Amino acid sequence: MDQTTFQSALAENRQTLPDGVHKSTCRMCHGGCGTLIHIKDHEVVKVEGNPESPLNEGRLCPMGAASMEQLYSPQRLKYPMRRAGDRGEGKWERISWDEATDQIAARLTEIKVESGAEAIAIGTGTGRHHCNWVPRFANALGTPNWGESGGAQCFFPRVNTMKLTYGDHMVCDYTGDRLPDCIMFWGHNPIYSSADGELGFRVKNALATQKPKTIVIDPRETMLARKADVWLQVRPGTDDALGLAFIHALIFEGLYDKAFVDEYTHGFAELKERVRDKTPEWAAEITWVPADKIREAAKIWADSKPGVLEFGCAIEHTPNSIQTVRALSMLPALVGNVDVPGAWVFGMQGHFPFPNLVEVLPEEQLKKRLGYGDYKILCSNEGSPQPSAHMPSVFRAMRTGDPYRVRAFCIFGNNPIASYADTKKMYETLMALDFLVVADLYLTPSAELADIVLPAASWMEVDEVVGMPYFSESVVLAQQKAYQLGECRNDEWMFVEIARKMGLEHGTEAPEEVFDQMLAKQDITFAELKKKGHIQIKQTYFQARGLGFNTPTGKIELYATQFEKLGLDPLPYYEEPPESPLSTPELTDEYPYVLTSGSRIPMFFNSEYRQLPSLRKGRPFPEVELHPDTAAELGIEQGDWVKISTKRGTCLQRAKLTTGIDPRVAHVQSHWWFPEEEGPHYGIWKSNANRLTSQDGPYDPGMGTYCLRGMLCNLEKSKEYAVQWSPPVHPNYQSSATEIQEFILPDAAE
Ligand SMILES: Nc1nc2c(c(=O)[nH]1)N[C@H]1C(S)=C(S)[C@@H](COP(=O)(O)OP(=O)(O)OC[C@H]3O[C@@H](n4cnc5c(=O)[nH]c(N)nc54)[C@H](O)[C@@H]3O)O[C@H]1N2
Ligand SMILES: Nc1nc2c(c(=O)[nH]1)N[C@H]1C(S)=C(S)[C@@H](COP(=O)(O)OP(=O)(O)OC[C@H]3O[C@@H](n4cnc5c(=O)[nH]c(N)nc54)[C@H](O)[C@@H]3O)O[C@H]1N2
Ligand code: SF4
Ligand SMILES: [Mo]
Repeated sequence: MDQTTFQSALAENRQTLPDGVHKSTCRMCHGGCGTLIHIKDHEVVKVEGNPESPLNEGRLCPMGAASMEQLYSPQRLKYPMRRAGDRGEGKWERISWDEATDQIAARLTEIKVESGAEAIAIGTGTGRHHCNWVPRFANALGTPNWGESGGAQCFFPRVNTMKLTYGDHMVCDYTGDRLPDCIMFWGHNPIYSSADGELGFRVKNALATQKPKTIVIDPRETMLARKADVWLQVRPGTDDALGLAFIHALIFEGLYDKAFVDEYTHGFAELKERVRDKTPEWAAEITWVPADKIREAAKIWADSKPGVLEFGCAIEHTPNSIQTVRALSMLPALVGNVDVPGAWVFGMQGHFPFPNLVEVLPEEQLKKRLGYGDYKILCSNEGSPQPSAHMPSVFRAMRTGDPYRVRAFCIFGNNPIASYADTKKMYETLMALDFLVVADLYLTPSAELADIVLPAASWMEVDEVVGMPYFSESVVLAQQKAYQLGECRNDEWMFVEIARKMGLEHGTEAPEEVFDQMLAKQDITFAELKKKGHIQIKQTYFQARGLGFNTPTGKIELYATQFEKLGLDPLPYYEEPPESPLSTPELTDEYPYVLTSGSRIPMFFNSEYRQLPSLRKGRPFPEVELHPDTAAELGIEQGDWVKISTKRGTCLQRAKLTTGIDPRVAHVQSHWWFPEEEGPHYGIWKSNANRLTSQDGPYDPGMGTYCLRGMLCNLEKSKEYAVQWSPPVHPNYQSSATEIQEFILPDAAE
């Protein structure tokens, strides 16, 4: 878009709050940082961290600092569009919102009448502002088939497992009178990944002030690993074995807290039997972590109390996700790090319940949920507080009609071709649909395949109640619409508009009404919250110790009775990843290296922000991390393009050589596409990590998780390159390069 067209698109439909400074909440990631939006002459002129916000105390990360670039990006979608050629041909015509929502309502009603509401799937990505509204819309529409690309893979294995083990979601306490004396970072790098778990700023504060002991379990030597008291360099995908050996060491070396275990846990004797032969020596063979290091870590964990376990999505990215989470989630209980200041404490989700309308989905529809009979912890109300469909099963139904044909897919904030496993299969899946709607900020490779594309609002253009239930000393913040670019609309408005036009019985209330329902328990209205910015809810301690845990036995269930009821093993076990040097040795001649993918970096949020210059400048290319010895053997030098191949496909990334990775392991960045390249594919085939992965299973028996970490690959120097890049320059954004440098420098390597 040229500059004049861009300026006139900005002027069109311009709506802003009055000149001045307005409180809001950054949502460039899962979110939560309080912000101040400065408006002058109807334009946003500055965004800064709100010093009064207890979560970030005035700070912003590089993505937050690039918020204005996102708001004013010339590549943003600014009006609804309808496909004007064949699907995926990249030809579009502009239409009005009325035409768009009329057509969507009519087509969805038609499909619902012809094939049942279950033939319509609703999709979203991870934790954006409207994530709770997606199941609300699906329930109102009567379809059980909604889901997100993280659903089975990310966070919910932890949330659901902790609920079934502890009775509720446990969070790390960095706000009590006592800060943790030990932090164990297991497959998690919150300094970069921030709000997936605690906010990175709080973790940094705790590290700086308390100087706790740290234990890091990671195949890569991250900044946290380099500074750790002990770093366990685990083979990707084998955290379950390491977890069992850790439990063994705590129990059989007499390190566990006997008094706490006797009083507050259920099933210790059974657990002890289960791990009797899972010695550190046994685990060393499997995980490549020396036995004495496992013992050393267990001793530090038991000796430095209170302590917290920060575990991340890396441990959820295998088909044994649930039992891995189960094993690790017992480590705080075994040493009594529960329900006291500076330990694991209860999250706050009960304080602002979202009306997700789960009760209006008829029982017979719920049973039609794809995955329902198979993955009970993901799909059933008994297994999950936010049950959803098993998306690989939904995609299979879209392609094959088995067990019934899913004909329509409405996506609100997801780039499935980039973020689900198997890029090629995802492309074929979307191409097989009768009707595809995509609401997004940009015309992504997935949006390019749609029948109708809807221009979504970015965070400064949205009113929302932001709850942070996954932090201790929780905060509820207002996000407020300060601006509107072009005809962009928030997803909440789209859901209500489509529901009204379809004549649905539920889900038609205006968003403001829903916000007030959410806040009712806190005795504040949304209008008041906007003025205040945020409210804080005091953390409670010693509650479960007094009243009992919210499980059938009233105790922390080391032996999970609810797992047993759902037909799952009540005790954790080890299972080798489906493709590995141990499970498929016959493949190691052709694919000799172990591959892991997706560790977060501070500049991008999953597949987002590669079009924002100040962020892209920090990471112009996708990078594969390799050990220098491995690279030397393969004739690869720093910065060379490397071809990474698996049984599924290949991708190209540039070599980043580091001694902080095992010579037998490679790590690729995930979610890459190149918005600067020609549409409709925008280079999605070249460098995306999911060209290497499979969505065909095996799956976790409770959660339906597939494997993203710990598979086999080959590496070779590539003659081709994926992209040659020079930073795009555009006058409509403020450079935030300085903030990025400040943020990155102290942490130099990730
Ligand atoms: N800046 C930024 N923040 C983000 C995101 C983003 O894209 N960018 N994404 C958000 C999302 S959706 C999520 S789920 C979180 C994820 O954030 P985290 O939970 O922190 O997960 P990752 O950064 O993917 O991986 C964490 C660490 O696990 C290591 N790792 C890789 N494989 C294995 C393994 O097999 N075992 C173990 N023990 N460790 C392994 C990696 O080397 C990495 O250092 O971040 C969220 N926050
Ligand atoms: N190989 C590999 N694959 C992975 C992972 C990995 O580690 N390795 N991680 C997995 C994990 S943990 C997750 S959670 C998923 C993440 O996957 P997703 O959360 O689906 O992430 P994206 O693919 O970035 O899709 C998000 C899209 O939503 C758009 N968007 C942003 N905000 C809004 C909004 O407010 N409204 C609307 N309508 N659109 C918006 C963005 O422009 C973007 O196109 O990826 C998974 N995929
Ligand atoms: S961590 Fe960064 S992107 Fe996330 S809410 Fe805070 S400033 Fe925004
Ligand atoms: Mo995620």
